[in-house]
Amino acid sequence: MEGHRSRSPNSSYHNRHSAYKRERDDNGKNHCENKRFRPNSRQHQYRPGSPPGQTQLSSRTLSTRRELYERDFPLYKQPVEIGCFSLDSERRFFNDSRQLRYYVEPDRNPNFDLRDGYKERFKKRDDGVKEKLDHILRWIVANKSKLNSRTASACALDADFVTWRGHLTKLLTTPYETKEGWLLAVTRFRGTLYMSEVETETSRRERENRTDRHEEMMYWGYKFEQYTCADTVHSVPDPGGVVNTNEAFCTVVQTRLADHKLLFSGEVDCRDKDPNAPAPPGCYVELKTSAEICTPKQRSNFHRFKLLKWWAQSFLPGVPRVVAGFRDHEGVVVSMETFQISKISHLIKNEYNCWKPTVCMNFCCDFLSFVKRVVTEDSKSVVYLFSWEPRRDVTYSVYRDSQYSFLPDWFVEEMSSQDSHQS
Ligand code: 0WD
Ligand code: CA
Repeated sequence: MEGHRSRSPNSSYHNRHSAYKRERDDNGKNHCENKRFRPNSRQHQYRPGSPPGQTQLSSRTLSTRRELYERDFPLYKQPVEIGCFSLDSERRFFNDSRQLRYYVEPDRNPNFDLRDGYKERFKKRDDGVKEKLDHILRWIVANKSKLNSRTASACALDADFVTWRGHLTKLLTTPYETKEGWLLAVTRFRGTLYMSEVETETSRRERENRTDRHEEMMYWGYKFEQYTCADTVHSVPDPGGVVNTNEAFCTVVQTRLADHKLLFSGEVDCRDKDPNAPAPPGCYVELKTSAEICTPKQRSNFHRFKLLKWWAQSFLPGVPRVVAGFRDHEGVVVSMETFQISKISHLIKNEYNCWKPTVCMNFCCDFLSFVKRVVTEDSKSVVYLFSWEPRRDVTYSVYRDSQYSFLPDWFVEEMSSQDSHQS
């Protein structure tokens, strides 16, 4: 994995460089309590490089400007898989790898028809159902006896942050994102910060108003998985079966970004079927489809936008390669290409003013530090809602017993019960 041996980042403080001090009017509504912190003129400001202890009190916003994050690559420990889980065709949770599939390499020019089965053999997950962190929390409860506690006395998790990989991907790409903002709800519970996405109004509107063409194109990615994945080591893909997007295999990994201990889960498409392949996550393969590249402009856009997202998503859990199927406008896969995650940063070096992995990782690191500073009240029902829109700073507001609370009672009770004590 690249960047491992680089120095840990200095925790320089960027607040005084923030271009925007104005808080955006996010669309929080119907909340019981909303303590919104407004940045004010008496805000303390610190120079980059002042001792960390002195940079704690001031900022109520965080800048996302790229140039503030161009420093050495932060320490990012090799992610370790500490478990996995599966969701079946009805979205039921299993504490095992039953949904893990095996990658079967297709021809170089496979001619897969990604439209096949869209009308007749497609069961789509209801994406109006918000599952929040529930599956991860279920995994934690099922494995709590295996999870080390931070101290002998408390039944705390050995993690500063628990979240989905996808949420971290959004943080990594934030300094380069120009279209979609995000909302992240954070609750501190027994010392651990749980971070769960809240759908923005814009994204809800887009979801509810997708065109038929867009709906169908969303199917193409799953259909590609069906053409390239087998259910067992010795079987072959079955393109005649049903595509059911309820089914998922998720890895649970532990790692550290500078001084942030992370525990997160991400969906994994398949693994290398060679029994001598590296241990997970080293054997995992991410599958993607993308429009075929015909012009230099298209190639440049692919490098600037798509490879950023692909890199961020797979770098986080330590998935080493992405297998891409390039398709035409009719949804026919015309060529295949494998991208090694560790080589993507070299591929993009010729693009003028392109994205940089170090900016992504340093922003994420500073955001997590910001969250640690801000989210001080340890309570299952208090949510600090972090909000970001392109060309703005990150801001936050606090909600008590609101619609944003996301830790389920069953989780809180399990984690509070006597038998969760570990030594
Ligand atoms: O309800 C929600 N808003 C969320 C659901 C937010 C975050 C995650 N999830 C669920 C997903 O349904 C999935 O089971 O968590 C699991 C994946 O989490 P992740 O790995 O952290 O998510 P991400 O990295 O964004 O996506 C990984 C894959 C996607 O692959 P591509 O190649 O398209 O990036 O998970 C799938 C998808 O295959 N996926 C989804 N599948 C169905 N519905 C969804 C979704 N809303 N989001 C991601
Ligand atoms: Ca995929």
